[in-house]
Amino acid sequence: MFKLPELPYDYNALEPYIDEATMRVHHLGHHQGYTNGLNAAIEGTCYENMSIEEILKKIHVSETAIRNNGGGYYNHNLYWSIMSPNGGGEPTGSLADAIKDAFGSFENFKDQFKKAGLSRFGSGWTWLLNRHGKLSICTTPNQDNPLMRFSECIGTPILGMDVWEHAYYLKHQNKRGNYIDDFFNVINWEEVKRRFEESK
Ligand code: MN3
Repeated sequence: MFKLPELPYDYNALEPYIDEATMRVHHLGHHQGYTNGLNAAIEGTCYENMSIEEILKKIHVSETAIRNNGGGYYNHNLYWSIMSPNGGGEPTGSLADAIKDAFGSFENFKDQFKKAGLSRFGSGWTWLLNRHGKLSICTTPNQDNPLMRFSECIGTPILGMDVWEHAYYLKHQNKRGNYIDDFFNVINWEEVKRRFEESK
């Protein structure tokens, strides 16, 4: 059985960038829902004793309940972990070098990441991912994820930004760009770097 992970900070810790009401309904409502849906969908199947990463890598495109709820479970685990009340600023060390290699500069990366987030029509995610040591940006619809073999982009996600309206609507209403600007103030670059190192 998968469990809803506890947040590594208080619900109001990301204020003023991400508000407490959004964090509560996002974690206790949406993420709990994906967790319950995943557990129900894998019960009695070959996926029952696998890790969430294994499940996402193995599923077929037509396994909709596991695709949506398993993706939602994993994506939100990642999302909480790559934010922090002490976040923001710029990455350092190996990750800073890899971003410079791939995008020319951190500012270019930031521009491209924001544009990608704005360009995803409807609900989905924006990713920074590592594929064979090369970083790239992509977006996926719904709760799809670059670990899924049928995903629009394949690789190991090291940074994920939720661009579903439920991630920002209470505070930012329809202004997704303002949410993205605020998101950059809470990115936990140390955790993104750890995930980058682990993905090598
Ligand atoms: Mn969400």
